[in-house]
Amino acid sequence: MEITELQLPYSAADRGWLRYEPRDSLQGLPVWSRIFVSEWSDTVEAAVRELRYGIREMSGQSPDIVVGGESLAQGAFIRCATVRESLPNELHSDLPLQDLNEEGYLLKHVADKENGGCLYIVGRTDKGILYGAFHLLRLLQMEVPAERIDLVENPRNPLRMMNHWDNMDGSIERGYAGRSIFFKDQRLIEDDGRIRDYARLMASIGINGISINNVNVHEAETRLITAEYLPQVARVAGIFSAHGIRLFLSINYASPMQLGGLATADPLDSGVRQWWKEKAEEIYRYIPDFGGFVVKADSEHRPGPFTYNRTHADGSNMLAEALAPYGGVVIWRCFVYNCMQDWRDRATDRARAAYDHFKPLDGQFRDNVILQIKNGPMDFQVREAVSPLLGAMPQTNQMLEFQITQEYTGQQKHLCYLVPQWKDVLDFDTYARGEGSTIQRVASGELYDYKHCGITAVINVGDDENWTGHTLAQANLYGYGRLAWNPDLSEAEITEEWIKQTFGTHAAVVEQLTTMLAESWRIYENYTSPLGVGWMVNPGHHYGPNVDGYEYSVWGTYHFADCHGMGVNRTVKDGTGYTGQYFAENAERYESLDSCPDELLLFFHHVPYTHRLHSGKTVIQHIYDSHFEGADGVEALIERWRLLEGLVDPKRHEAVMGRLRHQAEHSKEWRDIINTYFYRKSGIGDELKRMIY
Ligand code: GCV
Repeated sequence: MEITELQLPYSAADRGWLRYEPRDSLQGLPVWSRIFVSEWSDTVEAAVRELRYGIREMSGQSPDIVVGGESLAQGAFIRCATVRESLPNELHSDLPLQDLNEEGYLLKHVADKENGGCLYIVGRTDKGILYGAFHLLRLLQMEVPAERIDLVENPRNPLRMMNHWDNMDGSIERGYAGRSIFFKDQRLIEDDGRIRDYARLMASIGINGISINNVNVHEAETRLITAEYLPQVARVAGIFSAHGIRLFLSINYASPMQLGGLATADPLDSGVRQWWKEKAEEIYRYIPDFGGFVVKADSEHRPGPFTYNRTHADGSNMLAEALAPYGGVVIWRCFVYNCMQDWRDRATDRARAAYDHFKPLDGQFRDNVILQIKNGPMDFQVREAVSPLLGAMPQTNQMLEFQITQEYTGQQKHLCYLVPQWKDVLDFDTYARGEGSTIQRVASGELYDYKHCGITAVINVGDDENWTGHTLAQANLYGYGRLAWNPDLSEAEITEEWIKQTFGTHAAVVEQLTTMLAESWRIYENYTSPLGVGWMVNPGHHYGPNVDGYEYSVWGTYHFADCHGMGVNRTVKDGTGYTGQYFAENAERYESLDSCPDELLLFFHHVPYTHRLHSGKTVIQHIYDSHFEGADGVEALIERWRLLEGLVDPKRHEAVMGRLRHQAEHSKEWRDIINTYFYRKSGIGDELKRMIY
């Protein structure tokens, strides 16, 4: 079969980590002259196309693609196969091919006297071949010698998703990298180039599900599930499908009324149920591998089953019933709370809401409903406790939600590498079934044997040339995907992979960038809101400091600072009782001032400014010190980046430097506003007598 000449990359966008710059280790060597495949599919084509392109870019030599032929080549070759094919004994000897799951693969170098080294990429399905091809290219970009390649991989999480918050007018809710890559002027964008490159990037990190529209489904997006738009959506789904990705849509719970003219959206109404069944049938006619619905219901003014005195189980089960015949799932978000709270009401605690709403419903959901739960009980703050709902529902599928887009963490103008934060969450022990009941085991389904589960994240890409606004924010995108594939990967491993692929293998680049990324989350935390209390941002857009911005608002996000102290008392003893939602070990740890970790102190307790932390500092002195350290930390980031001038191409170097300079200025604004606010509230001076206004 003839394969069309390579058209990669499909768009003029930054290549991200799929750069494939020439590699010394591959120059001048006889590389693989042929790539053999037997079974052909769109996904195999995506894999071999990428392989040929990547190898050609890195080595200067372009392998031929041979379909269906015998792999009796002269010279080294790569063979892509599924386990159904007959394979050399070496591949069976020490590794059980039957252990590969639907997306798993084996990657192995087999020495061959006649032909030189041959590389086998063996998947159970073509998806495994695709992931294996990207893995091989990653190793080559990192200059790992081919003869050392010998590995087997299965993804740990069945669902590894991205959620877009894109609107059809092209805007992106909480987007900081330009406009939508999918939508413009209430239509889907017709030029597919960008979407194809996006699908390649996503496949390269193992993403297998993407919802393309905002969970806040407005009028135009409600119609995405109609014949007017489904053909366009199906086009995108086809591109995704070739890359192992199923497309999902966020839906409007009130669709039967808005689209179908029904008088109700009551989930127990037979007309409503029938309407959704017919809708599902219609969607699958256009998109046979459609993933399912993502639903934000009864949350922040979105419609939902509460209107009809029905529960979240009633609401989600009705949709799940409609999707079940086609293998679709309903991903039901648990971000449900009272967003019209009275700030004078000290008893209501937003952090409690998800658990209070959903825990009592455990066991009432269909097996194709998944509850999607944000990592923290509030809303993607730089630091907050882990949601106690995760792991608390043994009989209900759960999935973890992260936020890659930096809504509260510097909006991609500030450098804030979130992989360390996500590692903390994934490794958090819920004690749900005794020690070792970590969040990663909840999400992966190992703890409770869920039918559907995994990890999702609100993505940080837009149509900016570099995808993510801040070039270094690409590391968050990459890191999330790698953790979703394997939550046991260390921060160091992920960081090294990303840097070497994106900026090359020069030792100084790797060293400086590793440190910059590793320190950036702590630096950001230091100059923003202290000790886990969160918020303190400008209302609405959430950028920049405003200590009382949300203090007297309806959103349930308070710090309760007065002249004596600050923090939210969430104890069982005399607070909101939130600590009681955790399993005993964590409940006790957070309840007591003696054992509550410093970084979450103000999340769980209201204390005087003179309260002494485990670090030995008082709360007020910690606020001053951390804010000075944070702003100084940004200067140090600039110094490190400066060392890379000449080692990183000027375009990217200047762009990043520009963002770091802005961050430096802005961090001083944060520092001075926070320090001044608490100095004026507390009347307690800085022991080191630094400038506070
Ligand atoms: C899509 C936060 C954000 C909203 C977002 C919401 C959610 O409140 O500020 O923009 O809405 O979370 O996760 O649904």
